[in-house]
Amino acid sequence: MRHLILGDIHGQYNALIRVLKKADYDPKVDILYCVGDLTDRGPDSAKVVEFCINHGVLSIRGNHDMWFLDYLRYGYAPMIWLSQGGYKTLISFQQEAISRDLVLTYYKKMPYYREISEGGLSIAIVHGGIEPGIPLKDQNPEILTWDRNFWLLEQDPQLPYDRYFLGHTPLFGSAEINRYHVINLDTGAGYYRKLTAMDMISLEKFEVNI
Ligand SMILES: [Mn+2]
Repeated sequence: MRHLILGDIHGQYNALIRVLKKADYDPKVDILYCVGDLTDRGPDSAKVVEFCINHGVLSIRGNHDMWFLDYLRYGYAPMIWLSQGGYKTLISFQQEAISRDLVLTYYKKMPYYREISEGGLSIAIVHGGIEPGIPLKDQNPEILTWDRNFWLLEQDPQLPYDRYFLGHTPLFGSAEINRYHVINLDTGAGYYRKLTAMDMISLEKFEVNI
């Protein structure tokens, strides 16, 4: 059994299937996580969400997931979301027959962070970043979903985890790890660069070009 975690998928269903094949993903034994941002920018957001629901992907709520949840709940579709890939998500969901209730239930349950303990390691997962020294349960959701300073300024987390996974700040190459064991998995799938999956314990990395 492995704990595999995906970077920002952003509607890239084809790449999702290819990266999982590359990782030799076995749905019977492997557990899938994601750092969030399942939808927007890529062409197949509805297929990505359907896959995540069917495979019990344990995602984190990213800024794009917040926009989509607002849309699902209230029909709220602000220009900032539509212009950052949300429009493609609306088209994608028009083309696929997926239960809106299932999608809403899945999205409502998506947490702002996860803490897991596996392979003798304590691991934190967030989408954007954290404010150093503040316990995850007390972090501002805006920071957890939107912050880039934690990654870009290479801040010391000052929290008792062995390892951190996040996305949100797109890279131009492969996934990167900093001196505080913070791993950024957003390899720019939304910009048609790469999609990355990683074994959270061994740090074995799998990536495909979009
Ligand atoms: Mn993103």
